[in-house]
Amino acid sequence: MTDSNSQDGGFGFATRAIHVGQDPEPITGAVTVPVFQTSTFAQEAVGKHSGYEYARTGNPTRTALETALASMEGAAFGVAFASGLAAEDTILRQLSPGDHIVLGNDAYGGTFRLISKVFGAAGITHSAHDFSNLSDLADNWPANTKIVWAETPTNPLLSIVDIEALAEVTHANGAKLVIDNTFATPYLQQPLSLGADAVVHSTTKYLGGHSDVVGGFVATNDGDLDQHLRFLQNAVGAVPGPWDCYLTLRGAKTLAVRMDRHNTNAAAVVDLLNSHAAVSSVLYPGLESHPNHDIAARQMSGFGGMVSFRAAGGRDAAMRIIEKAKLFTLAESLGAVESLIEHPGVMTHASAAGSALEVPDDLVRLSVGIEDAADILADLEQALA
Ligand code: P1T
Repeated sequence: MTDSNSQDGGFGFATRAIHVGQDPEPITGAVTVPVFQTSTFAQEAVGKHSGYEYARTGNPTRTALETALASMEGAAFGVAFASGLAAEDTILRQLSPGDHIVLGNDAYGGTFRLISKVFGAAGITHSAHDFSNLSDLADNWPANTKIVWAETPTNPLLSIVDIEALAEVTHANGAKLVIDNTFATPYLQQPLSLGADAVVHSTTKYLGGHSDVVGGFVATNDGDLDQHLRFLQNAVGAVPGPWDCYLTLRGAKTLAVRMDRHNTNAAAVVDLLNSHAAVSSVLYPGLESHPNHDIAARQMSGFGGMVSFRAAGGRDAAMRIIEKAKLFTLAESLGAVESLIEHPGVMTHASAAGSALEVPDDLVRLSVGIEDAADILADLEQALA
């Protein structure tokens, strides 16, 4: 059902986002995949059914979403979950006590909390590494590592990881590489084609794109992993409801046009911040001064809508800027049409305080939306003044 490759028809990304897995509904001809708001499906005879039995196990709206998103990631298989963290949890359930997770030294605070607190309590260890120095990681490879987990660009420091090189080190040591592609989206970066074993998304962000739904997704070309994830999706049950699948699919259809606009608006924001006295540094992979700009330019087709910066006046100045912003809404989350601003140290990354993943307290994170660039820039100007 989710083998999308056979349905790609050689189409381009935007076409696949709109059509793959989304044929008109066969009974009525409805052009949009309906919300199959049902918990169960009538069977013709015992064990004789349409392919759907019970909605935790499978639902046609969810199948459409899984098929479309898998196609967008260039994946053979895709499995949807109730949230990004539910997707992450399901991937990590492959591990057993004594196994080790190698994690980047910058990642979403909730991912760190899941790995350190939940899986840590179950006897699964982790260590945080600077993935910009892969020879150091290779020389000090932690015993029993089964999974290497990386975001790129990272949340919130916008660091870049060389996916191809990290896949090589990971596979040489017999582990699997998981890339969280939430910030880049499959429109800008396709980690499976660079050697990753699985891609995870918080579809709450760019894929959904409208701040109206929470969801998660895993894409892979590994049939065994797909089978295991599907088993757990049903056995554990962290599934998205049909309405959430519908909203996510509706959002995903316009990912390509939205990302083009996120890219250009973010570039304009970076120009403004880069020359502003209230800003001590700008963190954006599109900047030539970014330490891994060349890697980003090679593995991404655009640099995305996330921009972080450090306030020249320290923590208090960062707080003042955040409070003065008006068009930028003060809120957690990212990747939607409206611009958002937040303080990672106190908000999204509070759970990383005191760890190797702690973020600077003068850091401000922007999710640059797709409003008119002039309005976005005017709001930032007045907030920085
Ligand atoms: O929120 P949820 O859908 O469960 O996804 C978790 C998640 C996973 N990976 C990345 C890179 C993320 O950024 C997130 C969620 N992040 C935020 C809510 C945030 O504001 O950073």
